[in-house]
Amino acid sequence: MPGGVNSPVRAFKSVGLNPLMIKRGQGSKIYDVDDNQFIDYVYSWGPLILGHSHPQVINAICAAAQDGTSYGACCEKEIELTQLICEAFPSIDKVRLVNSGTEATMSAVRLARAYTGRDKIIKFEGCYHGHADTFLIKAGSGMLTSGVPTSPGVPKAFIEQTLVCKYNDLESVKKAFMQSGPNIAAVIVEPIAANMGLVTPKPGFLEGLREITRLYGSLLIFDEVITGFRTCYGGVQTLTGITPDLTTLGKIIGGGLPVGAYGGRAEIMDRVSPEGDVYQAGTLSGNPLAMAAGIATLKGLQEAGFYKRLEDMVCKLTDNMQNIFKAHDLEYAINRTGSMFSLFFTKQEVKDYESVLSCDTTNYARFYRELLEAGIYFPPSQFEVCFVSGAHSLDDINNTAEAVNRALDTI
Ligand code: KE4
Repeated sequence: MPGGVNSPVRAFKSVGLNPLMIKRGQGSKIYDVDDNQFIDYVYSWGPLILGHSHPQVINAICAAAQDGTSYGACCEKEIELTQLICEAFPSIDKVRLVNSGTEATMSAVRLARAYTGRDKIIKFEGCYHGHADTFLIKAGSGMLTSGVPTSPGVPKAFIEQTLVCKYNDLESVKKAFMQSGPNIAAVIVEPIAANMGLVTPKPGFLEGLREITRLYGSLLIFDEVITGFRTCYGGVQTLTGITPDLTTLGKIIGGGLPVGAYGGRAEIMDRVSPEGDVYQAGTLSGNPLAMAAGIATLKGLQEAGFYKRLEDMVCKLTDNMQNIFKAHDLEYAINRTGSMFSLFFTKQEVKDYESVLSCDTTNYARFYRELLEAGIYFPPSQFEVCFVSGAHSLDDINNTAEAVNRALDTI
Protein backbone atom coordinates (compact mmCIF):
# COMPACT_ATOMS: atom_id res chain seq x y z
CA MET A 1 0.00 0.00 0.00
CA PRO A 2 1.55 3.38 -0.99
CA GLY A 3 2.86 4.95 2.22
CA GLY A 4 1.55 1.89 4.07
CA VAL A 5 -1.92 3.42 4.23
CA ASN A 6 -5.18 3.59 2.30
CA SER A 7 -5.70 7.28 2.97
CA PRO A 8 -2.87 9.84 3.31
CA VAL A 9 -4.04 11.51 6.52
CA ARG A 10 -3.47 8.22 8.36
CA ALA A 11 0.25 8.24 7.50
CA PHE A 12 1.32 10.31 10.56
CA LYS A 13 4.08 11.82 8.39
CA SER A 14 3.33 15.40 9.47
CA VAL A 15 3.70 14.44 13.14
CA GLY A 16 6.94 12.50 12.54
CA LEU A 17 5.65 9.05 13.47
CA ASN A 18 4.80 5.75 11.86
CA PRO A 19 1.05 5.16 11.54
CA LEU A 20 -0.72 3.49 14.47
CA MET A 21 -2.02 -0.01 13.73
CA ILE A 22 -5.45 -0.18 15.38
CA LYS A 23 -6.86 -3.49 16.59
CA ARG A 24 -10.24 -2.38 17.97
CA GLY A 25 -12.40 0.49 19.17
CA GLN A 26 -14.71 0.46 22.19
CA GLY A 27 -16.71 3.46 23.39
CA SER A 28 -14.36 6.46 23.58
CA LYS A 29 -11.20 4.35 23.30
CA ILE A 30 -9.16 2.78 20.53
CA TYR A 31 -6.52 0.10 21.06
CA ASP A 32 -3.49 -0.60 18.92
CA VAL A 33 -2.05 -4.05 18.19
CA ASP A 34 0.24 -3.71 21.23
CA ASP A 35 -2.85 -3.16 23.40
CA ASN A 36 -1.99 0.48 24.03
CA GLN A 37 -5.19 2.38 24.87
CA PHE A 38 -5.97 5.83 23.54
CA ILE A 39 -8.82 8.24 24.26
CA ASP A 40 -10.10 8.92 20.74
CA TYR A 41 -10.68 12.43 19.31
CA VAL A 42 -10.72 11.30 15.66
CA TYR A 43 -13.59 8.75 15.69
CA SER A 44 -12.77 7.64 12.14
CA TRP A 45 -12.73 11.34 11.07
CA GLY A 46 -16.24 12.00 12.35
CA PRO A 47 -18.66 9.10 11.63
CA LEU A 48 -18.63 7.50 15.09
CA ILE A 49 -20.61 10.18 16.92
CA LEU A 50 -22.11 7.49 19.20
CA GLY A 51 -18.65 6.11 19.96
CA HIS A 52 -16.92 2.91 18.84
CA SER A 53 -18.82 -0.42 18.73
CA HIS A 54 -22.05 1.12 19.95
CA PRO A 55 -24.33 -1.85 20.82
CA GLN A 56 -27.29 -0.50 18.82
CA VAL A 57 -25.10 -0.12 15.71
CA ILE A 58 -23.29 -3.44 16.06
CA ASN A 59 -26.53 -5.34 16.71
CA ALA A 60 -28.17 -3.70 13.69
CA ILE A 61 -25.25 -4.65 11.41
CA CYS A 62 -25.16 -8.24 12.74
CA ALA A 63 -28.91 -8.65 12.30
CA ALA A 64 -28.76 -7.29 8.75
CA ALA A 65 -25.80 -9.53 7.92
CA GLN A 66 -27.92 -12.62 8.69
CA ASP A 67 -29.92 -11.69 5.57
CA GLY A 68 -26.88 -11.26 3.35
CA THR A 69 -24.39 -8.49 2.63
CA SER A 70 -25.63 -6.91 -0.59
CA TYR A 71 -28.41 -7.34 -3.13
CA GLY A 72 -27.71 -4.73 -5.82
CA ALA A 73 -31.44 -4.17 -5.68
CA CYS A 74 -33.87 -2.02 -3.69
CA CYS A 75 -34.30 -2.78 -0.01
CA GLU A 76 -36.55 -1.26 2.65
CA LYS A 77 -33.62 -0.03 4.68
CA GLU A 78 -32.79 2.46 1.90
CA ILE A 79 -36.27 3.92 2.28
CA GLU A 80 -35.86 4.17 6.06
CA LEU A 81 -32.50 5.94 5.90
CA THR A 82 -33.53 8.36 3.16
CA GLN A 83 -36.71 9.21 5.07
CA LEU A 84 -34.64 10.00 8.19
CA ILE A 85 -32.41 12.27 6.09
CA CYS A 86 -35.33 14.10 4.44
CA GLU A 87 -37.04 14.58 7.82
CA ALA A 88 -33.83 16.05 9.31
CA PHE A 89 -33.04 18.36 6.36
CA PRO A 90 -36.11 20.36 5.18
CA SER A 91 -34.15 21.55 2.11
CA ILE A 92 -33.92 17.94 0.91
CA ASP A 93 -37.01 16.70 -0.94
CA LYS A 94 -35.14 13.85 -2.63
CA VAL A 95 -31.80 12.19 -1.90
CA ARG A 96 -29.50 9.75 -3.69
CA LEU A 97 -27.34 7.46 -1.57
CA VAL A 98 -23.75 6.75 -2.65
CA ASN A 99 -20.71 5.20 -0.97
CA SER A 100 -18.54 8.11 0.13
CA GLY A 101 -18.46 11.84 0.62
CA THR A 102 -16.38 12.15 -2.55
CA GLU A 103 -19.07 10.42 -4.61
CA ALA A 104 -21.65 12.73 -3.06
CA THR A 105 -19.82 15.97 -3.86
CA MET A 106 -18.68 14.97 -7.35
CA SER A 107 -22.24 13.90 -8.21
CA ALA A 108 -23.74 17.09 -6.77
CA VAL A 109 -21.40 19.20 -8.92
CA ARG A 110 -22.22 17.16 -12.04
CA LEU A 111 -25.93 17.66 -11.30
CA ALA A 112 -25.45 21.41 -10.74
CA ARG A 113 -23.59 21.71 -14.07
CA ALA A 114 -26.36 19.84 -15.89
CA TYR A 115 -29.17 21.74 -14.16
CA THR A 116 -27.67 25.19 -14.90
CA GLY A 117 -26.00 24.32 -18.21
CA ARG A 118 -22.82 25.95 -16.89
CA ASP A 119 -19.31 24.53 -16.32
CA LYS A 120 -17.48 26.58 -13.67
CA ILE A 121 -17.67 26.03 -9.92
CA ILE A 122 -16.37 28.03 -6.97
CA LYS A 123 -14.67 26.31 -4.04
CA PHE A 124 -12.71 27.87 -1.18
CA GLU A 125 -9.04 27.72 -0.22
CA GLY A 126 -8.52 25.17 2.53
CA CYS A 127 -11.88 23.47 2.04
CA TYR A 128 -11.85 19.78 1.13
CA HIS A 129 -14.67 18.06 -0.70
CA GLY A 130 -13.09 14.67 -1.41
CA HIS A 131 -10.64 13.62 -4.09
CA ALA A 132 -12.57 14.16 -7.35
CA ASP A 133 -10.41 16.06 -9.87
CA THR A 134 -12.60 19.15 -9.78
CA PHE A 135 -11.85 19.73 -6.08
CA LEU A 136 -8.11 19.01 -5.89
CA ILE A 137 -7.17 22.66 -6.19
CA LYS A 138 -5.93 24.51 -3.08
CA ALA A 139 -7.70 21.89 -1.00
CA GLY A 140 -7.51 21.15 2.70
CA SER A 141 -7.33 17.96 4.80
CA GLY A 142 -4.61 15.54 3.72
CA MET A 143 -3.60 17.76 0.79
CA LEU A 144 -2.86 20.69 3.08
CA THR A 145 -1.18 18.34 5.56
CA SER A 146 1.10 16.91 2.87
CA GLY A 147 1.96 20.40 1.60
CA VAL A 148 0.51 19.62 -1.85
CA PRO A 149 -2.80 21.55 -1.89
CA THR A 150 -3.17 21.14 -5.66
CA SER A 151 -2.70 17.61 -6.96
CA PRO A 152 -0.72 16.64 -10.07
CA GLY A 153 -2.78 14.59 -12.50
CA VAL A 154 -5.66 17.05 -12.71
CA PRO A 155 -6.00 18.21 -16.35
CA LYS A 156 -5.54 21.95 -16.97
CA ALA A 157 -9.03 22.02 -18.46
CA PHE A 158 -10.45 20.87 -15.12
CA ILE A 159 -8.41 23.40 -13.14
CA GLU A 160 -9.72 26.19 -15.37
CA GLN A 161 -13.30 25.23 -14.44
CA THR A 162 -12.65 25.50 -10.71
CA LEU A 163 -12.44 29.05 -9.35
CA VAL A 164 -10.90 29.25 -5.88
CA CYS A 165 -12.03 32.02 -3.52
CA LYS A 166 -11.05 32.94 0.03
CA TYR A 167 -13.14 31.50 2.86
CA ASN A 168 -14.86 34.27 4.85
CA ASP A 169 -14.04 36.80 2.11
CA LEU A 170 -17.23 37.72 0.23
CA GLU A 171 -15.36 40.30 -1.85
CA SER A 172 -13.32 37.50 -3.46
CA VAL A 173 -16.59 35.75 -4.34
CA LYS A 174 -18.18 38.90 -5.75
CA LYS A 175 -15.07 39.43 -7.92
CA ALA A 176 -15.29 35.88 -9.29
CA PHE A 177 -18.97 36.34 -10.11
CA MET A 178 -18.31 39.71 -11.77
CA GLN A 179 -15.73 37.97 -13.99
CA SER A 180 -17.52 34.67 -14.66
CA GLY A 181 -20.97 34.82 -13.07
CA PRO A 182 -23.01 33.63 -16.12
CA ASN A 183 -20.70 30.56 -16.36
CA ILE A 184 -20.76 29.57 -12.69
CA ALA A 185 -22.87 26.46 -12.06
CA ALA A 186 -22.40 26.33 -8.31
CA VAL A 187 -20.59 27.45 -5.20
CA ILE A 188 -19.63 24.49 -3.01
CA VAL A 189 -18.75 25.34 0.59
CA GLU A 190 -18.17 23.66 3.91
CA PRO A 191 -20.67 25.78 5.91
CA ILE A 192 -18.32 25.30 8.85
CA ALA A 193 -14.83 24.61 7.50
CA ALA A 194 -13.27 21.54 9.13
CA ASN A 195 -10.45 20.62 6.76
CA MET A 196 -7.99 23.36 7.56
CA GLY A 197 -8.60 22.81 11.21
CA LEU A 198 -11.89 24.34 12.40
CA VAL A 199 -12.73 27.71 10.84
CA THR A 200 -16.22 29.08 11.45
CA PRO A 201 -18.04 31.32 8.96
CA LYS A 202 -17.99 35.04 9.80
CA PRO A 203 -21.47 36.58 10.31
CA GLY A 204 -22.90 37.32 6.87
CA PHE A 205 -20.56 35.04 4.91
CA LEU A 206 -23.01 32.19 4.27
CA GLU A 207 -25.90 34.64 3.86
CA GLY A 208 -23.80 36.48 1.25
CA LEU A 209 -23.16 33.25 -0.66
CA ARG A 210 -26.88 32.49 -0.65
CA GLU A 211 -27.65 35.98 -1.98
CA ILE A 212 -25.04 36.10 -4.74
CA THR A 213 -25.80 32.58 -6.03
CA ARG A 214 -29.51 33.45 -6.20
CA LEU A 215 -28.66 36.70 -8.02
CA TYR A 216 -26.63 34.89 -10.71
CA GLY A 217 -28.80 31.75 -10.97
CA SER A 218 -26.01 29.50 -9.62
CA LEU A 219 -26.65 26.72 -7.13
CA LEU A 220 -25.40 26.84 -3.53
CA ILE A 221 -24.08 23.46 -2.38
CA PHE A 222 -23.55 22.95 1.37
CA ASP A 223 -20.99 20.20 1.81
CA GLU A 224 -22.21 18.85 5.16
CA VAL A 225 -20.26 15.60 4.98
CA ILE A 226 -18.71 16.52 8.35
CA THR A 227 -21.30 18.92 9.79
CA GLY A 228 -24.41 16.94 8.81
CA PHE A 229 -25.87 15.40 12.02
CA ARG A 230 -22.70 16.64 13.81
CA THR A 231 -23.34 20.34 14.57
CA CYS A 232 -26.98 19.45 15.23
CA TYR A 233 -29.41 16.86 13.91
CA GLY A 234 -30.21 18.99 10.84
CA GLY A 235 -26.72 20.32 10.17
CA VAL A 236 -25.56 23.92 9.74
CA GLN A 237 -28.51 24.78 7.50
CA THR A 238 -30.85 24.06 10.42
CA LEU A 239 -28.67 26.05 12.85
CA THR A 240 -28.45 29.07 10.53
CA GLY A 241 -31.75 28.92 8.63
CA ILE A 242 -29.79 29.31 5.37
CA THR A 243 -31.20 26.96 2.73
CA PRO A 244 -28.79 25.57 0.12
CA ASP A 245 -29.99 24.20 -3.19
CA LEU A 246 -28.08 20.93 -2.74
CA THR A 247 -26.58 19.26 0.33
CA THR A 248 -23.94 16.57 0.48
CA LEU A 249 -23.68 14.19 3.42
CA GLY A 250 -21.48 11.28 4.52
CA LYS A 251 -19.65 9.92 7.58
CA ILE A 252 -22.29 9.91 10.38
CA ILE A 253 -25.12 8.71 8.06
CA GLY A 254 -23.17 5.47 7.58
CA GLY A 255 -22.36 4.95 11.27
CA GLY A 256 -18.84 3.86 10.28
CA LEU A 257 -19.80 1.95 7.13
CA PRO A 258 -19.37 3.48 3.65
CA VAL A 259 -22.28 5.82 2.89
CA GLY A 260 -22.54 9.23 1.23
CA ALA A 261 -25.58 11.14 -0.01
CA TYR A 262 -26.58 14.17 -2.04
CA GLY A 263 -30.02 15.74 -2.03
CA GLY A 264 -32.07 18.84 -2.58
CA ARG A 265 -35.22 20.21 -4.16
CA ALA A 266 -37.19 17.73 -6.27
CA GLU A 267 -36.96 19.95 -9.37
CA ILE A 268 -33.16 19.59 -9.24
CA MET A 269 -32.94 15.98 -8.03
CA ASP A 270 -35.40 14.82 -10.70
CA ARG A 271 -32.59 15.39 -13.22
CA VAL A 272 -30.74 12.40 -11.72
CA SER A 273 -30.95 9.15 -13.70
CA PRO A 274 -33.19 7.19 -14.14
CA GLU A 275 -35.76 9.91 -13.34
CA GLY A 276 -33.70 12.32 -15.41
CA ASP A 277 -30.67 12.30 -17.68
CA VAL A 278 -27.78 13.03 -15.33
CA TYR A 279 -26.02 9.73 -14.85
CA GLN A 280 -24.69 8.50 -11.51
CA ALA A 281 -24.58 4.92 -10.24
CA GLY A 282 -22.99 2.58 -7.68
CA THR A 283 -22.85 -1.18 -7.17
CA LEU A 284 -23.04 -0.95 -3.38
CA SER A 285 -25.16 2.18 -3.02
CA GLY A 286 -27.91 1.57 -0.44
CA ASN A 287 -26.07 -1.48 0.86
CA PRO A 288 -28.24 -3.11 3.57
CA LEU A 289 -25.43 -3.36 6.16
CA ALA A 290 -24.46 0.27 5.71
CA MET A 291 -28.12 1.27 5.84
CA ALA A 292 -28.57 -0.63 9.11
CA ALA A 293 -25.55 1.10 10.65
CA GLY A 294 -26.72 4.53 9.48
CA ILE A 295 -30.30 4.07 10.67
CA ALA A 296 -29.15 2.89 14.11
CA THR A 297 -26.78 5.84 14.38
CA LEU A 298 -29.34 8.49 13.40
CA LYS A 299 -31.88 6.97 15.79
CA GLY A 300 -29.27 7.12 18.56
CA LEU A 301 -28.89 10.86 17.88
CA GLN A 302 -32.57 11.45 18.61
CA GLU A 303 -31.97 10.92 22.34
CA ALA A 304 -33.05 14.08 24.21
CA GLY A 305 -30.14 16.29 25.19
CA PHE A 306 -27.58 14.34 23.16
CA TYR A 307 -26.04 17.33 21.39
CA LYS A 308 -26.06 19.56 24.48
CA ARG A 309 -24.18 16.91 26.45
CA LEU A 310 -21.50 16.67 23.77
CA GLU A 311 -21.14 20.45 23.53
CA ASP A 312 -20.86 20.85 27.31
CA MET A 313 -18.12 18.19 27.29
CA VAL A 314 -16.12 19.98 24.62
CA CYS A 315 -16.58 23.37 26.31
CA LYS A 316 -15.18 21.94 29.56
CA LEU A 317 -12.11 20.61 27.74
CA THR A 318 -11.44 23.71 25.66
CA ASP A 319 -11.92 25.97 28.71
CA ASN A 320 -9.39 23.79 30.57
CA MET A 321 -6.99 23.96 27.63
CA GLN A 322 -7.26 27.76 27.40
CA ASN A 323 -6.22 28.03 31.04
CA ILE A 324 -3.38 25.54 30.61
CA PHE A 325 -1.96 27.35 27.57
CA LYS A 326 -2.20 30.68 29.37
CA ALA A 327 -0.41 29.23 32.39
CA HIS A 328 2.38 28.09 30.05
CA ASP A 329 2.45 31.51 28.38
CA LEU A 330 2.27 29.80 24.95
CA GLU A 331 0.90 31.18 21.64
CA TYR A 332 -2.17 29.20 20.62
CA ALA A 333 -5.69 29.50 19.28
CA ILE A 334 -8.64 27.21 19.95
CA ASN A 335 -11.68 27.19 17.68
CA ARG A 336 -14.75 25.29 18.86
CA THR A 337 -18.26 24.75 17.57
CA GLY A 338 -20.65 22.10 18.85
CA SER A 339 -18.76 18.87 19.48
CA MET A 340 -15.79 19.81 17.27
CA PHE A 341 -12.67 21.80 18.11
CA SER A 342 -9.20 22.51 16.79
CA LEU A 343 -6.07 23.58 18.65
CA PHE A 344 -3.73 25.79 16.60
CA PHE A 345 -0.16 26.73 17.43
CA THR A 346 -0.27 30.35 16.31
CA LYS A 347 -0.75 33.75 17.94
CA GLN A 348 -3.23 34.84 15.25
CA GLU A 349 -7.01 34.49 15.33
CA VAL A 350 -7.64 31.55 12.97
CA LYS A 351 -10.36 32.78 10.64
CA ASP A 352 -9.28 31.80 7.13
CA TYR A 353 -6.76 29.83 5.06
CA GLU A 354 -4.05 32.47 5.42
CA SER A 355 -4.21 32.53 9.23
CA VAL A 356 -4.19 28.71 9.26
CA LEU A 357 -0.94 28.77 7.27
CA SER A 358 0.65 30.80 10.07
CA CYS A 359 0.44 27.75 12.37
CA ASP A 360 3.63 26.23 13.75
CA THR A 361 3.20 22.65 12.53
CA THR A 362 6.52 21.62 14.10
CA ASN A 363 5.23 22.57 17.53
CA TYR A 364 1.94 20.80 16.81
CA ALA A 365 3.90 17.65 15.91
CA ARG A 366 5.93 17.82 19.16
CA PHE A 367 2.76 18.40 21.19
CA TYR A 368 1.03 15.57 19.29
CA ARG A 369 3.76 13.03 20.09
CA GLU A 370 3.62 13.88 23.80
CA LEU A 371 -0.18 13.53 23.84
CA LEU A 372 -0.06 10.20 22.01
CA GLU A 373 2.54 8.95 24.50
CA ALA A 374 0.08 9.90 27.24
CA GLY A 375 -2.70 7.87 25.56
CA ILE A 376 -4.57 10.71 23.88
CA TYR A 377 -5.31 10.33 20.15
CA PHE A 378 -5.75 13.71 18.44
CA PRO A 379 -5.85 13.89 14.60
CA PRO A 380 -2.29 13.38 13.25
CA SER A 381 -2.44 16.74 11.44
CA GLN A 382 -2.72 20.40 12.41
CA PHE A 383 -5.31 20.77 9.63
CA GLU A 384 -8.05 18.46 10.95
CA VAL A 385 -10.60 18.77 13.75
CA CYS A 386 -11.08 16.93 17.02
CA PHE A 387 -14.43 15.26 17.67
CA VAL A 388 -16.05 13.87 20.80
CA SER A 389 -18.77 11.21 20.89
CA GLY A 390 -21.67 10.15 23.07
CA ALA A 391 -19.29 7.63 24.67
CA HIS A 392 -16.89 10.35 25.83
CA SER A 393 -16.85 10.73 29.63
CA LEU A 394 -15.89 13.50 32.02
CA ASP A 395 -13.01 11.27 33.11
CA ASP A 396 -11.82 11.26 29.48
CA ILE A 397 -12.01 15.04 29.43
CA ASN A 398 -10.15 15.43 32.73
CA ASN A 399 -7.47 12.89 31.73
CA THR A 400 -7.02 14.73 28.43
CA ALA A 401 -6.60 18.09 30.18
CA GLU A 402 -3.97 16.59 32.48
CA ALA A 403 -2.13 15.11 29.48
CA VAL A 404 -2.20 18.48 27.70
CA ASN A 405 -0.70 20.11 30.78
CA ARG A 406 2.11 17.54 30.96
CA ALA A 407 2.71 17.78 27.20
CA LEU A 408 3.16 21.55 27.40
CA ASP A 409 5.60 21.12 30.26
CA THR A 410 7.86 19.16 27.93
CA ILE A 411 7.65 20.89 24.53
P1 KE4 B 1 -14.86 10.73 1.77
O1 KE4 B 1 -14.76 10.50 0.28
O2 KE4 B 1 -13.49 10.68 2.44
O3 KE4 B 1 -15.89 9.82 2.45
O4 KE4 B 1 -15.45 12.22 2.00
C1 KE4 B 1 -14.81 13.30 1.37
C2 KE4 B 1 -15.15 14.58 2.12
C3 KE4 B 1 -16.08 15.45 1.58
N1 KE4 B 1 -16.42 16.60 2.21
C4 KE4 B 1 -15.87 16.92 3.41
C5 KE4 B 1 -16.29 18.19 4.08
C6 KE4 B 1 -14.92 16.05 4.02
O5 KE4 B 1 -14.38 16.40 5.21
C7 KE4 B 1 -14.55 14.86 3.37
C8 KE4 B 1 -13.52 13.91 3.95
N2 KE4 B 1 -12.93 14.29 5.19
C9 KE4 B 1 -11.59 13.78 5.43
C10 KE4 B 1 -11.12 14.23 6.82
N3 KE4 B 1 -11.21 15.63 7.03
C11 KE4 B 1 -11.55 12.29 5.30
C12 KE4 B 1 -10.34 11.61 5.93
C13 KE4 B 1 -9.47 10.97 4.87
O6 KE4 B 1 -9.29 11.56 3.78
O7 KE4 B 1 -8.96 9.86 5.16
